[in-house]
Amino acid sequence: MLNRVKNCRNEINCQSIYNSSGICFDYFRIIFSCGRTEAQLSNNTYGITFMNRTYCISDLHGHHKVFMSMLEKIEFDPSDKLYVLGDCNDRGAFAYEIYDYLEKHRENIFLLKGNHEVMMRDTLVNGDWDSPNGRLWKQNGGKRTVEQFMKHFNIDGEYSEESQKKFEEYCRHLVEMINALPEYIELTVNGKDFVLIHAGINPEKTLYEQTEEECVWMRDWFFLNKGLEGKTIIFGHTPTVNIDSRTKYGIWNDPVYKDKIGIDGGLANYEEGQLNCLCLDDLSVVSIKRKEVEEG
Ligand SMILES: [Mn+2]
Repeated sequence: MLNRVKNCRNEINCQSIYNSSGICFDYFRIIFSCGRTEAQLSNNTYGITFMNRTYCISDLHGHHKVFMSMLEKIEFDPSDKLYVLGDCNDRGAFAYEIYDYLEKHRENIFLLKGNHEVMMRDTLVNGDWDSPNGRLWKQNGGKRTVEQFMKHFNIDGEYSEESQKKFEEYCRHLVEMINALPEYIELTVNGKDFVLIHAGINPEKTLYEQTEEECVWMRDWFFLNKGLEGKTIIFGHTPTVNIDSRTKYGIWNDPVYKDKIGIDGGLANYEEGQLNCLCLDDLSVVSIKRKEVEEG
């Protein structure tokens, strides 16, 4: 028998459920401490059934609220894994909150490098907005992202040496964090081999010969060509509606080679855009439209 507990946000809720049905309290504590809001429970020995699912999302671009709504909607639990295929910053207003959340959940949420992370790193390294990298990031919304970060270190917007120091420390931390991110991840789920990557591959090279730039910036040349033998490539970066307008912001399955799946629902690019979450266990998709969650 399955009991579903929703929005188990506090210990009082957990305790009362424990008392009335005898379900192990300690497991609720795990869920609670990981910030999960939902769990599926059963009457097995441990009082809980973990689902062990593997999910992919991409191109959050500062839309923290949509991200949180997605975790709730898929009932993300501590046994699940989530791969975020890059580009958490720029455009939307809450990149700081997204990176903060990801760093607090490193045990089962994994970030890959996107071109926006790379632009940010290359600008923060030398702090020069007039360098080619700085100008590129500026064009792509970098200035606003830095302003968002500064808000967290300048209380009431007042400058102080201490807050400036904290901000600079944070920037150095971001650079280190981005340098440590993988450009792609290979994994097998349910006997199917996947490659997760932000933008795509140079189709003339093997996976292991790809440069960072190719992994985070590829477009048509990748998705119009054959990918990798025996593997399905999951990618973001190019909104699926730009690959084929008939996707209507949902996922794009390569109709020719059937070896790649685009998941960027244009969350940050289009009023009608959405966040798509692909479950690798059964290739099911859950989507949330930006306008369902955010106003304006
Ligand atoms: Mn991108």
